[in-house]
Order: sequence, then structure tokens, then C-alpha cells
Amino acid sequence: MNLPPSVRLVEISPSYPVFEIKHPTCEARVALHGAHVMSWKPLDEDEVLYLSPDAVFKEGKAIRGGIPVCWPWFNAHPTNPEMPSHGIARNRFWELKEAGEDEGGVTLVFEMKDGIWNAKVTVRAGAELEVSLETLNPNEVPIVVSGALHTYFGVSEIEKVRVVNLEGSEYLDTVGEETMRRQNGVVKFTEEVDRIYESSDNLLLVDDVSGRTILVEKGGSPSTVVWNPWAGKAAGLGDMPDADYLKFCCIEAAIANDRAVIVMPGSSHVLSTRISVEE
Ligand code: TA6
Repeated sequence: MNLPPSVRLVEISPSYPVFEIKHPTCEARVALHGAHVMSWKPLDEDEVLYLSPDAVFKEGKAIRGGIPVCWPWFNAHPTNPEMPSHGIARNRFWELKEAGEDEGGVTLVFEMKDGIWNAKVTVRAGAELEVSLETLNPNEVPIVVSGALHTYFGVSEIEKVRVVNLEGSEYLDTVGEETMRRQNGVVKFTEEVDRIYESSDNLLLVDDVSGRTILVEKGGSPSTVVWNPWAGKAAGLGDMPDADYLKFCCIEAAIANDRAVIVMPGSSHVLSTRISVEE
């Protein structure tokens, strides 16, 4: 496929293609593996996404950082413990179907098919970043889908960031014994946070050290997942430096647990996240 002028294909490890975008509006990198946005740096801004320096770039292993596409299920498979956590999408190579650009940015369209599962990921990288995950159902029967766009946001110091607009939302706290709670005030990080909020609302990530505010807009997403492993869980992640929990938080446009979506034959569902840096 011919790539537009702002996009070039590089191999960051043997047979592991990554699309490098250098456009007047932004720089970004998107791996063919997992249709995975690895980085996005708008013009005159610092990098927005966290990518682990220990991330593994080989088939079958999800990249630690950027925007993992968790699909067609969130966390453990609903019925089969043999299946990988967070689905099949992020552990395999997709197919690039379209690549284009205009003065506003670059658009890449990826597809994957596996049995009953058919998905399309559209990445629009420009002054804003939008990732859309479309579940298609060409089958004769309904399919049930959950998942997340599992975005890792880079932060200056985790204890000096706030997630705003979840105040008052109910959430499932999955740290320790799962417990339903209600968010009191803004979300802060002073310990492990692993929460599934019942919220379709847009969010703000406020970094008090850099003074930067990130707007996270969601589409087709009845759940918002907020995660930081903190020191204990981070130490157990072999593809991330132990202290890097201080450098990111995940804010995920998700469809989780009992909010799974039924996609009827011949129809589709789109889960999207749109990220912008607020001046
Ligand atoms: O972000 C929510 C979550 O489900 C956490 O429970 C944690 O497992 C995280 O995803 C990362 O999962 P991974 O399989 O990428 O290590």
C-alpha cells in the first residue's frame, strides 16, 4: 500500500512494522501489532502517552503503554479461563487497509478478523488524537462484546494529578475484595487504583506539575476504567521499570462487565476515545 508523505514504515524489531507519523500537526507512532498507538506528540507539546522503556515488541505480547486495544472482552474472558486477559486484539498483527492524510492530520485504518470476530480500528492523529474501535457483526447471530481503549497517559508525578468529572459516580473498586463505592471528589492517586466507573462522561486529566490538562472524550463507552498499579503491582510487571508507576495513569474508554454490548447481525458498535491537550 502506498503511504502518504507524512507516514513511513519502520521495523523496530525484525518483522515488527511500526508506522511513524511526522505531520505538521503532530508526531506519532502506530504499531501494526494490535493496531496499537504507541506515542502521540502534538506540535509544540510534550509526548502525551506513556510507553514503557521495557515494552516487548514481539508477536503475541501486548505493548506496555500507548493505547492497547482490549477487545472483544475486558479483563478475563467471560467463560473460558484459557483465553488471554483483555481479549485477542492486542496480541496479534492487524492488517492496514487505508492510509491517508490532509492538512488536519493522518488517518490509518486497520482491520482484523478471527472466526466470529471482525473489527476495524481507525486512528486519526493530528492536533487531537482519536482512536475508534468498530465491532462489526457479519454473522447470522448476535455477538456480545466488551473491551477498552486502555490509554496510558504520561504524567509528571502521579501523586500530583487529578482526574476530574467522575465526582459522584458509582464504581467497582477491584483492589482487594471487589466493592461498589461512590466517587467522593476528584480522583487522586496515593495507592493502587483499579476502578470501573459507571460513567459515559468525558474527563479531564490535570497534571499539577506540568500545568497541562488533557481532555478525554469517549464514545460508545458506558464504563470508564482508571488504573495505576502502584509500587506493589508495578514490581510484578516484567515489561515496565518498577518505579514507572509514578509516571503514568490509565484512563480508559471501556465497556466493562455487565455493560457488555450486544451487536446484532448486520450491525456494528463503535467505542472511541478522543484526546486533546487543553491550553
Ligand atoms: O486497567 C485495568 C486492568 O484490567 C487492571 O486490572 C490491570 O490488569 C491492567 O488492566 C493491565 O492489564 P495487563 O493485562 O495489560 O497487564
